Amino acid sequence: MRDPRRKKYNLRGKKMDYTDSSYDSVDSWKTIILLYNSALKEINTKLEILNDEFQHVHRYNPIEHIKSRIKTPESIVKKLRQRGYESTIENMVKYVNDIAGIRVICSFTSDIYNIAEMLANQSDINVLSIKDYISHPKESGYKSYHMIVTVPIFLSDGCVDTKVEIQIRTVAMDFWASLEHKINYKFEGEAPEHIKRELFECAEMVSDLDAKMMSLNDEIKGFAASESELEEQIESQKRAAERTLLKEKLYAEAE
Ligand code: 0O2
Repeated sequence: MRDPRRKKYNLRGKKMDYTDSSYDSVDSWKTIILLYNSALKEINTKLEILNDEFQHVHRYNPIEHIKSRIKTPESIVKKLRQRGYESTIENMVKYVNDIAGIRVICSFTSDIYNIAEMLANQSDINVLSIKDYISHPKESGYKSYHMIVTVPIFLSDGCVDTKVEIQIRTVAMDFWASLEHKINYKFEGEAPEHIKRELFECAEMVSDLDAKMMSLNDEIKGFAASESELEEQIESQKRAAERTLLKEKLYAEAE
């Protein structure tokens, strides 16, 4: 027999309706966390496939590593409060975009844009918003590429488009952001001016480092390409020489 509580989730049809205020909070919370966890799995798999394909086709991995997390209930409530919303499940789903968050750490800045474009082009991904803090860094110096997307999650009796925040950044940007986050946490957002200034200087160093690493990588790629072209030329000359030798041998035998 069908569990009568399921009706409360309102999952029938194309989209989930979060506006039903009659549902049981605990059950709804569990269902919602299940959805967000599933969405993280979906995006994670998509990223792993792209990385594997890149390795197969281009012989290199654009993704260094992936981290994912579900926001804690305390952080969700804090965010809602800061924005003046009541702590309800409906508000959380509507106004907190990063309940499911995934962080993609790439080697080079160009990889960030490639990954973002490849994800956005997938037919089941719906991009809700993009914040490019790489071309427009935050005042603090923070750099990262943020996308809020939805991905369809198919449950036993319906499909729910579920939101995920994807943060894509380089190893160096991630190093900076982790330290800055720790410092801000320690000083509760009120770090002394000289620390803020030094962090900003570090952010500039991170940008320089990323730019230098990328141009070095481009140079190496160019070198590798010309090396493989050279190898190909040598191989084809070798094959041509072998053919000529074979022909000469056949003529000699025929005479
Ligand atoms: P936590 O603990 O990392 O989850 P929106 O999500 O679009 O409704 P919001 O939250 O202003 O609005 O979005 P934004 O600016 O894209 O930032 C979201 C997340 O980016 C933050 O989540 C941080 O993870 C990260 N972030 C943004 N600015 C900074 C920054 O200056 N320094 C560092 N280290 N990280 C930053 P949370 O919820 O603030 O925190």
